[in-house]
Amino acid sequence: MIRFKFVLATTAVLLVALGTPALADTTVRAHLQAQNGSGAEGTATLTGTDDGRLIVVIHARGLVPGQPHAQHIHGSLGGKNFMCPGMAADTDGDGVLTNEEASGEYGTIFMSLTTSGDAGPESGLSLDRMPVAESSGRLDYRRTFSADQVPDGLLDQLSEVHIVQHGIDANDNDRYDVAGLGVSTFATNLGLAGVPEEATDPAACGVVTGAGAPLHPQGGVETGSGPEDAAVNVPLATLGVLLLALSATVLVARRRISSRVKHHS
Ligand SMILES: [Cu+2]
Repeated sequence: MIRFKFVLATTAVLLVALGTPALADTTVRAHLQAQNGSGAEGTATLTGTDDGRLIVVIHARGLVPGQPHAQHIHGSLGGKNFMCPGMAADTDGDGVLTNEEASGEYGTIFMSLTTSGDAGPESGLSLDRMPVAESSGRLDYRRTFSADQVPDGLLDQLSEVHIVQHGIDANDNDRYDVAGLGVSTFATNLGLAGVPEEATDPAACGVVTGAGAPLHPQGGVETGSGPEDAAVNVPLATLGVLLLALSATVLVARRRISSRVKHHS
């Protein structure tokens, strides 16, 4: 009877394990590559947590030292695939890719990766809340956005977005100035006067690659083996061990019962 209770308890543990959905964070990464010959490069890591937060980590170098760099998550929730534009998008052929020329391929701004406060598209050019590159041109950024700061649907489409950092130094004097490329028409159109074009032109862009399993699977199986695959496999491995333990327990219980029956006969 004691053994039977033990089997029952093991079964209960197993059922609890089965009934608990395997919640897993989703992490995607992007390799940031230079645009406009800025020489900038870096990595961006986006982690959507199971409770709806978004953790963004960016490590970049080669940016304009001591200057703020507007940075955004770009893309579309409509399923259209946007990407990092090449110089072919430089439609006026002046050798500089502007936001206006790039936006056809960038898509809209989902989030502004600010250092504090609002993170919506309307903060896109809030340079006073954008991270500043060190004197070496390095920029290290980390922020956890609360669930209410993350636009609806973004975490489901993390594998389809890209990251853009803005701010170049066309006349190589280590600062943004209108002597470089004049006043930003992009900023002017948003109602901001006197912002140098250098401050708004794209410096680096990276498309998310190696995306793991989506937070809420939408059909289709991701192939490849990344750390995300390993994370997903852990509950399955645990389940296997539990099943093995359960069958072993049942076997042992049966043998003891049958041996007792033999002794008594
Ligand atoms: Cu942008």
